[in-house]
Amino acid sequence: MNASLDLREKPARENRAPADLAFFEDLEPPLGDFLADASAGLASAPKTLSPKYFYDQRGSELFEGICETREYYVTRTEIALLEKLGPAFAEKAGKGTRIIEYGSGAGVKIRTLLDALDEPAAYIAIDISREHLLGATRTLAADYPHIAMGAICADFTAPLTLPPEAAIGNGLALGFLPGSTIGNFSPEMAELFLSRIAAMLGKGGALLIGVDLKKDKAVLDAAYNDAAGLTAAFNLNILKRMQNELGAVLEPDNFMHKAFFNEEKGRIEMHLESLCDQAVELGGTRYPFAKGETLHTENSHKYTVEEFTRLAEKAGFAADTVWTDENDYFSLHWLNVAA
Ligand code: SAH
Ligand code: AVI
Repeated sequence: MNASLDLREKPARENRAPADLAFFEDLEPPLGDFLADASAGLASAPKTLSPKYFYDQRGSELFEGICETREYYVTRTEIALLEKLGPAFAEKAGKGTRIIEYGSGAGVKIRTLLDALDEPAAYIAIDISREHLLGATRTLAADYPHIAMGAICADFTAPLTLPPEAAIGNGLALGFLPGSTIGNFSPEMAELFLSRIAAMLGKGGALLIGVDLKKDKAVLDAAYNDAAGLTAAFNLNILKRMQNELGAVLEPDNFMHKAFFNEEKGRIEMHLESLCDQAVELGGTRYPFAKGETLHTENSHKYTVEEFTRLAEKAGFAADTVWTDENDYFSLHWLNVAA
């Protein structure tokens, strides 16, 4: 790959909604954004890259694998809570709810709501991983033919307006943000993101959000260092994307996955640690790495129920109900948009 970088046009794609979806809006970020962010991140000290770049098709599949590992308690704990609390959600939501999910992934957790709620009118999935999003939403459309399904491929860290086609039905506008995806934002950015969600849902809207709780460091460290090596592969996949999509010259085997709970900052940090003195070449520039230096790829903030409730209130929500599992590992918060 030459220095001027081959940002080839992606092959022409079908942007109209497949017939089984109510709508599909394609706001997939251009490859140039990835190049600009990766270049700026490699030039910064310490070196960083946003976790949103984990999620190409392979990254999305690796994440699904992580969710099945013994160590990653998050997914099974949250699904058990969602299943148990279905009747409570149905009572709060009423009939004809329109659900908007931020970071919809494989479209698994949403099934618990679609099954429990009283005749939901619509489900709108938002995700940056385009093919994964389309595949998951179309599967849901086949399984729930009576519910209007829409998909938006977009980066939700940027301001986002729902398209007019998303105004379906007169029921509750319910935001759904499971998985503790909110933990991948810094607390300041989480507050900004939640305030944008509150504005999007509007007066009378509500948000059901999953938040991972502070707990024993050993449990947290294990969850991000699974023995099967899926989290390591997920982390290293970001380097493979840089090679494949940006033509970066680098050797993934010269980096090692590193994840640990930073007690002071209340977050899991994921890094890619350089195993030797080396350089990564991107867009004609060489970025030196000293042995032991890291590329910081993700933070996953853990909260107490009180810390998160305060954050949500600052963002314009009124706390309604909080549920936790019997180990107090994970929490689900029902928040109303404050009047
Ligand atoms: N909600 C699912 C998936 C969580 S993984 C669950 O709870 O299991 C995080 C999801 O958010 C992935 O599907 C990823 O593709 C998506 N995502 C990550 N960063 C994003 C961004 N900036 N904009 C939109 N989607 C994003
Ligand atoms: C999507 N997100 C909430 C996951 C997390 O736990 O922070 C991503 C992940 N990273 C490593 N394992 C899982």
